[in-house]
Amino acid sequence: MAKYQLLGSIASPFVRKVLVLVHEAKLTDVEFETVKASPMGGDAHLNAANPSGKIPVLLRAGESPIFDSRVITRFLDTEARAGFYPENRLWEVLTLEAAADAMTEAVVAMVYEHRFRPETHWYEPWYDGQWAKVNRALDYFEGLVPRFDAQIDMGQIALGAGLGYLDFRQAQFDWRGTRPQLAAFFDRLNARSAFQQTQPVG
Ligand SMILES: N[C@@H](CCC(=O)N[C@@H](CS)C(=O)NCC(=O)O)C(=O)O
Repeated sequence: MAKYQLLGSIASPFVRKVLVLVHEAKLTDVEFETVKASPMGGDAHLNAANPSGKIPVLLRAGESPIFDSRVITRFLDTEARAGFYPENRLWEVLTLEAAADAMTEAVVAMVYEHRFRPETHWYEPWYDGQWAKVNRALDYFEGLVPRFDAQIDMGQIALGAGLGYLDFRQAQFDWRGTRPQLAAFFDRLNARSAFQQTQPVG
């Protein structure tokens, strides 16, 4: 049995962040287990490990489960001394990861609005507000790309997972047109084996 069990779904961008890190850092002691997470009630064993019922969760033999994705990636990076949170630009990397996760959360919220609420309860101003968050974030990232380090870090991985999720769930949305630098960055990231091997499905 592997040292760690990662509970998740390959459709989740937050789980994908962890899986990309696992590939990039060549971690061999993380085993993947698919679980059902849902705001309407997910797997009991997931809810027992994480009271929020959200994925990902990392189970550790003999120790408490840890979540959410940022805690898990920081933990695995520290354990493996993998260097995806470089000390000399730690605050920039953490802020990029936070901004990427926030954009992803807005996309997930939109998906959930249409998946879990009856159409008669959809509230357009709220939905438009989520789109506004996504667009502001994309413009912010476009401005940041020239300052990205050539060495991939956890902020960049989180951004790649978020952009991948945007394409996966909102394929009709052309975010690339006015953001050429971000689009080129995403193409480079997507060509990496870790991203190729963790494409979202479902
Ligand atoms: N901040 C959390 C967000 C995780 C999250 O929202 N995961 C979604 C799947 S993409 C989930 O588990 N949703 C089920 C629910 O909201 O109950 C993290 O970074 O891990």
